[in-house]
Amino acid sequence: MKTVIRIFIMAMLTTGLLHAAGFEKTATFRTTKVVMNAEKPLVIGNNTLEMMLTLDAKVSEGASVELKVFMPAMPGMPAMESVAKATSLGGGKYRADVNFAMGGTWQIHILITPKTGKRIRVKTSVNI
Ligand SMILES: [Cu+2]
Repeated sequence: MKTVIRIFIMAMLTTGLLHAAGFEKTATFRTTKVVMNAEKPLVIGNNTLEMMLTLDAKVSEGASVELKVFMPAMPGMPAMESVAKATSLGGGKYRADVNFAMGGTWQIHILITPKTGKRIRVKTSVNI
């Protein structure tokens, strides 16, 4: 009986760890899909985002990926923008460090230049 309980607890912990991403969001445009995730919840300041990129349901390696985050001007505040170039981690994974200068809703444009084909823009947003 003890063993059964131990196995059950282990299974629970393992599932917990697999879903322990602090942040996850999927953004799509036509047949392009970007699954973004971060180990920690997003915060004001620097964040490391990982992106899994698929084009037409195929893993996209060797693309050039850029992340533009911006917030339009608000009363008493100018527009804010920061651009980060992502590094390829292989296997269709890319990583970028992004900076959110303040709390609020940030627009995100993921600019993808695949090895072949046209430049693609995938839009999404996050709340900080
Ligand atoms: Cu603002």
